[in-house]
Amino acid sequence: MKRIVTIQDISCIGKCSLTVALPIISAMGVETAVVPTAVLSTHTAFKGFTFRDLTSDIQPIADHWKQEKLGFDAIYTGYLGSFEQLELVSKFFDDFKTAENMIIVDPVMGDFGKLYPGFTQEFADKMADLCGKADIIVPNMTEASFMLGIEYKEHYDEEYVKELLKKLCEKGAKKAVLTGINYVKGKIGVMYYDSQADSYFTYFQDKVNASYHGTGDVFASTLTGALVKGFTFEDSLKIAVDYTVECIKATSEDPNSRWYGVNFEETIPYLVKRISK
Ligand code: PXL
Repeated sequence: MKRIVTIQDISCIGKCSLTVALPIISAMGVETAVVPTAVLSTHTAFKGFTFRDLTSDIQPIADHWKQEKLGFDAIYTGYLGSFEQLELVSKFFDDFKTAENMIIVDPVMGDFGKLYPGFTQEFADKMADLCGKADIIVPNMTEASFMLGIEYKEHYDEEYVKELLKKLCEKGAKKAVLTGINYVKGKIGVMYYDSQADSYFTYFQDKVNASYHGTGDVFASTLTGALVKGFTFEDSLKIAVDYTVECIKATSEDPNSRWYGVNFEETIPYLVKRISK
């Protein structure tokens, strides 16, 4: 069985980060190892959340794994909360990167043109450095704009997205995916740039008029799982976009849905069926 390690926080309530990555990757038939970077009572869109920092556990966990000669088919990082964590994760990459495995960085920092509470431009600059060590990065337009130090634009065209992707890869990542692209009316999707092949690929779905926390985590987890399962990059993107849209639809159609995250749980059968074809 393939094995992914995912490094991000555990928000006890919130349907994001580890509470999304663990079930989704496991459901895809891939072992999911975790490095929890912090424990929060909820994600940061709630007021008054608690935050226990687990930074000092990261290195001892890595050291033990090295001693046990454990390895991973992919290293997938999400929400990271401090400069020190960025440095430790960078070292983790040095320790566990092999010629065969892949590093996927989701530079979780913000959305809709704004950074989440606690993040700064300086942090975005350092996150950009971490992204430079990745094989694949999956920012949204907000995160990409901050990492490139450019103004966030609400309206843009295809050329603009292509330009951002190229600039992101110039910082070191081999492949970049921009999520939440909406320059086509009534559609939402992703654009992907492979810097080695110098090629682009886009995939759109009909836009559902609703947005929720945690959709980026659903997308990144599914993409990582599909890639490790051996799907092509293009097929992995389609699977990840389609499943994320299914989750958004299920949430928006449910009058009793929770405001703070998507219904990815009842849509897991869709994902399992989709990857079993
Ligand atoms: O969904 C990304 C995410 C992950 N972890 C925490 C968050 C968020 C988004 O707000 O607050 C703690």
